[in-house]
Amino acid sequence: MKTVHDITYDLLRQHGIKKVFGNPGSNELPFLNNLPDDFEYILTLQEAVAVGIADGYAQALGTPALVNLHSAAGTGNGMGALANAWNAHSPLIIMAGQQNRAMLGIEPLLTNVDAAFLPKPLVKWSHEPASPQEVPYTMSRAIHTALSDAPGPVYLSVPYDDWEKPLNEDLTALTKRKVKSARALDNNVLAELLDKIHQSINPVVVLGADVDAAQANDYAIELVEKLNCPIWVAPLASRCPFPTNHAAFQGVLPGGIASISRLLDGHDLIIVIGAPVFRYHQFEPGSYLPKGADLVLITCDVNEAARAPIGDAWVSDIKPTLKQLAENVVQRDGVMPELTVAKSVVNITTPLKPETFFDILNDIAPEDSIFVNESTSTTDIIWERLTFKSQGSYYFAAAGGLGFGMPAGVGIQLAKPDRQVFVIIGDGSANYSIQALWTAAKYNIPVIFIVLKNGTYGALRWFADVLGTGNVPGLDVPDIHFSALAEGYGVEAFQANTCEEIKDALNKALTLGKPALIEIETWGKLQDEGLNIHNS
Ligand code: TZD
Ligand code: CA
Repeated sequence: MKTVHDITYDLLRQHGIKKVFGNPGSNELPFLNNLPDDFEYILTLQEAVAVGIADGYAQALGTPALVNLHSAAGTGNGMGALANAWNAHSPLIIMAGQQNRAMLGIEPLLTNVDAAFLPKPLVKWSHEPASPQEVPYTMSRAIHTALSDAPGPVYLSVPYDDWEKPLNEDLTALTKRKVKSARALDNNVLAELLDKIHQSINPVVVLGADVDAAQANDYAIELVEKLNCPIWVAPLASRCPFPTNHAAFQGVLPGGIASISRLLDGHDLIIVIGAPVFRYHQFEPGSYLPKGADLVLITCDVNEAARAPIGDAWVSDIKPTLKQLAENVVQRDGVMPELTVAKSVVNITTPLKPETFFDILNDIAPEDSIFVNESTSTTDIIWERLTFKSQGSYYFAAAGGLGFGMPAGVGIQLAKPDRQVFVIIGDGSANYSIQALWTAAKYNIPVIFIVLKNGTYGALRWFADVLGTGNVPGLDVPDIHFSALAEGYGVEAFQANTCEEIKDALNKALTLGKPALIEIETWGKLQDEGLNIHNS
């Protein structure tokens, strides 16, 4: 007779879920016991790494990824990474092991007390099955919930004694179910939206991460070319929805209300697709929109639609809707605006300016490389100097929670073995989930990690200027030896500080066929302020 364990693995298999990312504890051992041969367990040394790798993997493939965490403590360690997954609409199934049902009421060690409550509000659905028989139904519902509507993480807590229980029901029909979400706009609603677009004299398009997540980039190009209008990437975008070498591409909008208004001034219609309106960061009071402008939003997320402070919103799936728009919008006359942004010219300095490094990287990186960015003070420079041409070329922490870059890079490389993944990470950010290096080494996942060392939390120094808080402790992180840490985790490391050393290290790393870390001292806010990177 089949057990809960057998049927749950059948179900996972039917949905193409064959990897389990995790860190085990006693409550999880019965689920992991006799892992079927066609499944692979990817061991991570810390739960933030497990969730981060699964997030990268799920985002890169657009399929659900299963994470197995240890009770409340393991869930807690993964919560920062869950914030990023939640904001990225990443379809994660997080399953935590629970204590034995027979003892739950008296709260033995490693009980996940009020388990379903713990991960809220960072999950779409959270549940602990009331009986072992309910486990496969719960897993089935979790998978469908994570994937459909606006995708996002879900959470399950399963008592460990459930797995060996026999199940004499035939659940073949359950394991085969499909739930499809492919909403386009109905004709009336589409006509209303097209009307607004056709009446506009000077429209502008703003695209967000969900266009890339929906793999709708080609329809976005078609729409923009038909509208003959400029396109901006939405502020703090966690993915790149549009080729940055296209003539219509203007750059990434900043995260301030007044700045966005200023940059979009002159447009009478702002068409936002696949992004919240907007993800602001620094508080810059002002008017949400430039004078005379209207805004329309197309989003897969009803919460994004409801909470936008301005504009009408259409809730539908991004790919079919972009296709509809691209097909039905009338070709506008006029010439495509010329790409106006000229790259700044930067002198060779010691240490090197990040601009110089990104130019080298852009030259050497293979054509379809994937870049994961967690170098917070250089994000604008990265968008200026690196070229993102194809779908799935750029990733950034969607909630701004550090500790995303290294594990996400590992997960993305695992999902996309034919494309080279580079993780570009600051010397502050590299410490939050550095154990990802061990998983990269042990499973031979050939990510190239590049640590930019400016000795400080550069972005916070910038923010301290914005807020006028010039006297804050704890902003510097001098003297961390990342090559030694990498070698300690089994990853080959290079220290490179000049242009020649960097080219050499990149070329060597690209031929290794295994993960590598390159540590580079770079110019940052400390040098601008005349301070030294060491012992500041
Ligand atoms: N902790 C977590 C989990 N997420 C955060 N975003 C922060 C702290 C705050 N924080 C930022 O938002 S940026 C930043 C911190 C500490 C500095 C990162 O420094 P870095 O990069 O060295 O990685 P730069 O280029 O020097 O800014
Ligand atoms: Ca730094």
